[in-house]
Amino acid sequence: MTFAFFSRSLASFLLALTALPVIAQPAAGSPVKVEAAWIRVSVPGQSGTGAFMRLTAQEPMSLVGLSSPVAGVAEVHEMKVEGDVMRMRAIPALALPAGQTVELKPGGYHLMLMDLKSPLKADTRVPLTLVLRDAKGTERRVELQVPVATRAPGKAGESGHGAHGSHGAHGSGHKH
Ligand SMILES: [Cu+2]
Repeated sequence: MTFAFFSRSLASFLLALTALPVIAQPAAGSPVKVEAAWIRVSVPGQSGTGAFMRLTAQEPMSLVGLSSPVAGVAEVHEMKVEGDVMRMRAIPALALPAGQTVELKPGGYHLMLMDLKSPLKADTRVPLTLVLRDAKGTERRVELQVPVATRAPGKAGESGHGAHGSHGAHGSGHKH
């Protein structure tokens, strides 16, 4: 009797275990879709680096901040031409219209990690928290593990080595 009872509860326990990964899916609650995220490697002595990704919000949102344990300061930046010089500066918020993909990329909007605690090495991952604000003013956080790389991830395949030839402009209307 005891054994029968035991094995039945064990069976339901195992059932619960197999069901768990489905319940624990974090994607469902995320207010924004994050694609092709990467952080540029930094060398010893370099104090800051950029993080890049594509963001698509489900509803109107603003990206109002970010944080990472590897950086003392983290900001949302934009690039602006002032005279002949391309400068970057912090902006308080970046609008993410519903259903519209906003690209953070080198030479455009990007996330800036500054006051780095140590060099960021290729093929590691860095925790990054995005702070978003929805139309009602409620703050939503998205936790990411962003791969560190020397360049943007290729469209085909995961391999970071291989196609070293095609580096630089990545399609959409980049003017020099
Ligand atoms: Cu910057």
